Amino acid sequence: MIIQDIKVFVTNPGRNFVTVKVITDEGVYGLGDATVNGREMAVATYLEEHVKPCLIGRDPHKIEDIWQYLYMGVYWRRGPITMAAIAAIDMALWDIKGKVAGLPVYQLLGGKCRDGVTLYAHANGETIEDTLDKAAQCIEQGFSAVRLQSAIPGLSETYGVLGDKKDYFELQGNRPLPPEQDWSTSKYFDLVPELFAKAKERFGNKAKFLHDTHSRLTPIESAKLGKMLEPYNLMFLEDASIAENQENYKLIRHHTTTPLALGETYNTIWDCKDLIQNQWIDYIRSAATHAGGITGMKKIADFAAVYNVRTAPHGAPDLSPICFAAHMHLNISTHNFGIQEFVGFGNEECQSIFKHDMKLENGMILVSDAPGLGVEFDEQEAAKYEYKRSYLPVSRLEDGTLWHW
Ligand code: KDG
Ligand code: MG
Repeated sequence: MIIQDIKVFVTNPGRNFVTVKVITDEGVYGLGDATVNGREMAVATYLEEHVKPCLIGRDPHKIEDIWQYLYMGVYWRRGPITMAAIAAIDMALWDIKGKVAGLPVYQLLGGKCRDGVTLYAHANGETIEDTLDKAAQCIEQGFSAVRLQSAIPGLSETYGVLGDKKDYFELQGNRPLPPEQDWSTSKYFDLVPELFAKAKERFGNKAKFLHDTHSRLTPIESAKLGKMLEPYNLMFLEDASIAENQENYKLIRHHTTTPLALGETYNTIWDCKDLIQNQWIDYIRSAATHAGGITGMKKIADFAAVYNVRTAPHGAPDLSPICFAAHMHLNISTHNFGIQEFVGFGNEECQSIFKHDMKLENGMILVSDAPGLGVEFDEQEAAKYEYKRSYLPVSRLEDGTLWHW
């Protein structure tokens, strides 16, 4: 069997997705997700121009060798664009291997470690009451863990919470230039402890709660937030600070027992090696699309297991259902899996393009038993929704200083 062709599709059913199809000479094909939010065309070009010509004629079963060929074999290693391109090819090759074997990918990864994949849902509100009402709905639907985010009083916009009460991620669907949002740590600190105090008061131990700071704090501010939230027993506090300098988390860790999670923008094990081996974090949030596919994620998860760090893969809507399916196969077969972020299966248009039989039951996903990853991609549907340039917002402090993502 050889790789005969590779096709790259960019489609926008409400937001942009980059999908890769690896086609073999025996008619079997595999699918992968290469979406990098706001940089979609860069990865599509990388795949077309720098990956496809090098893979035609190769044996698609040599997954590890092809991964190393695209990673180790290339002078320019790592980075989000390279690693998303590798990821998409890698997912597609696992998909092909599963289809040829007649087995779902999780069987090739060692088989099930659990019955289903536990999820955390999102509750995003304009006010604390609004957020808690949304959390109540999630708990009623059967979710045992919910992420709480609420608009910050006194700021014109809060990332993830729109003034017109549209859903959180629509913010990222149609912004041809990066919008600008302001940030104030003191205003944020006035809100967040109250949000979790009221959640605890209203729900007690009915669910676990989580929170994402989107890296807006300095390490010492993160340490302070972690301490302020200790009474409310969060499952984890996510992306408290940027960790380009991984030692930032040494400082945070030494001040608080609130569990810490990060890694959704990480591309390889090297981005989180110190965080993991020093046990400065509790959950690693890397995603198959951004961290080198199933092969890249396995390397990170196995290393993390040695240090009691669990996986909690990123599950935002800028990861396509192909990535979500890849996560399900990893989550069900990875012993040190912790929890999966979940924001639904996408809008109707998205569901008409990406078809699968994953089932949501009581806050858990029941993984598909179809051979391969278990996702189909409707090329004709996808062609109806053209690429639209769209960006995430930029943050500035109230005096205009550019601030962290
Ligand atoms: O592309 C950025 C989004 O994926 C991100 O803002 C979502 O932080 C996020 C999360 O935890 O889902
Ligand atoms: Mg996040």
